[in-house]
Amino acid sequence: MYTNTGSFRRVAAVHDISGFGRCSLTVIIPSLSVMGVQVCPVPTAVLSTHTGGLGEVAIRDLTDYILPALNHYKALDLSFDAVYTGFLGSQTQIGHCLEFFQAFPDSLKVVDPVMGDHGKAYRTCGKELQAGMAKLVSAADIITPNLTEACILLNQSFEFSSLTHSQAKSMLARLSETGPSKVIITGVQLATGEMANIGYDRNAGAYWYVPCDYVPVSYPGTGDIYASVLVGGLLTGDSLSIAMGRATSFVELAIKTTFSYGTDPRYGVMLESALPWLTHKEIIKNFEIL
Ligand code: PXL
Repeated sequence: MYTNTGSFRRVAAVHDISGFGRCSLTVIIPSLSVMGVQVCPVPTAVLSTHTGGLGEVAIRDLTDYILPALNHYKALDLSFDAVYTGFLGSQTQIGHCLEFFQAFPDSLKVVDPVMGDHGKAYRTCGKELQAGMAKLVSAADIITPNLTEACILLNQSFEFSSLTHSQAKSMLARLSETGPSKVIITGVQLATGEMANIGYDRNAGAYWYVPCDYVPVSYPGTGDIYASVLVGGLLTGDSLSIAMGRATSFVELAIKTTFSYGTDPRYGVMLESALPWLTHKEIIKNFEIL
């Protein structure tokens, strides 16, 4: 069969889909699509909303869907440029993600280890799940924890204080030692007073940071958007630092736009009005050497 896909890229996205609240697949699909990357969603669960304070969530678990979907894709002899995982609900789901990674060894393995924020693990993410996530991280090429998740993965207590450049580099290097050659930590307060997303590329031996403006509200789903734009950038020719700049610029634009309208933070960022920016090739935010 003739399948000329040119230089177009394809990602298997193993995430839940939350109907309302703009997170997980509802933001991952449009963000990657508008960057010209095809998304093949592998939904792990369907939820009426995210779990961040919108009351009783209607949920249907799809754990038993993941392997049959994988087997179908193998039978079709499909390939994926990346396999990208995020919020996961059980050890079993983590095991299925590992099987996805094993089935597509040439894919970029991206793990966004969604486990918590603001110094606390989500109540859906107990110790066992945290240990499972650490195992998935060790099989990844690139990970994108926030500072809380980075502390959980390193078994260290969450520091509210800022990080010096050498502390920041040490965290990145220690996470990389567990497996992934590229590590990003989002939402880090540096000792210089700047908020930043920081990154390390072990193969290049390079540490980077991209400063971002502080906005006094936090929105669910911004980690998913950040990781999606990062993956989209990496798959379409960006270096790690350029992809970090692109992802930081876009999330900042979405957050500032939303903040200016004063909408309920639980409803997420106004992705629809920010999305067209992703069609531009230039980036605004620049990266610095950490
Ligand atoms: O954005 C991460 C995420 C994904 N999926 C669900 C969530 C969250 C964060 O709260 O609740 C269901």
